[in-house]
Amino acid sequence: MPLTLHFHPLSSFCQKALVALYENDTPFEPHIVDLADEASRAALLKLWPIGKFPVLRDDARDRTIPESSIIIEYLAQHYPGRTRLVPADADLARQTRLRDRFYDLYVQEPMQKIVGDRLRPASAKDPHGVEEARARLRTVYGMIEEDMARRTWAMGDTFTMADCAAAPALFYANLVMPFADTHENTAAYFGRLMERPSFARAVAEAKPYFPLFPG
Ligand SMILES: N[C@@H](CCC(=O)N[C@@H](CS)C(=O)NCC(=O)O)C(=O)O
Repeated sequence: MPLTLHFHPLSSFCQKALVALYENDTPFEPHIVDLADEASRAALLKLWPIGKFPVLRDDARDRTIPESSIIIEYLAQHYPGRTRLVPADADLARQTRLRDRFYDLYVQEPMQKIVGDRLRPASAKDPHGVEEARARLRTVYGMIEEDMARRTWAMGDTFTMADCAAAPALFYANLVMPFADTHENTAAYFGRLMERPSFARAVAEAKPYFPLFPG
């Protein structure tokens, strides 16, 4: 099996890569990284000195691929399957990348800011930064609500990389700033994502680690 994914099941960006792999039943070796373990962290840093996961290793092509979006692009190019994660049409591909960026930068990032602040010591909290993150989430919830009024998936009728990004982003954003009662279209889209077998599997595999999530 040439592919190894270095990841943690609780990590939202890792779930994004897992959804892409599960969508196409792409065979891979799962390698769980424990950042609290010095040897495990050192091994990740050796692969990708930035120290963030997921990281995909492809022994067949002798490639190390960091960054969830780049991993998905790589899978779409070299390990394509029934779900075309990046559309063949150049305009649609660009729009898919925009939505992927949107969910990473404007949903995942503020969500991570809020969660990260919960992990900080009391003396190092950043209430101003957290309020900015909440304001950003309020804005993007409004944008998603409008966008999803007439769509099944982020790009319309077909599931793409943008949905791989949206699923974990909305899952964790909903925990830190729930939208179910206020944003009907967003909640309906999130419901579809939760029922998508690829994401349902990623969530089920993360479940044993949920007690580690700072509530
Ligand atoms: N831009 C990166 C972000 C990856 C990321 O933030 N991963 C988090 C987990 S969700 C991580 O590695 N956190 C550990 C750390 O920053 O030390 C991607 O898309 O893969």
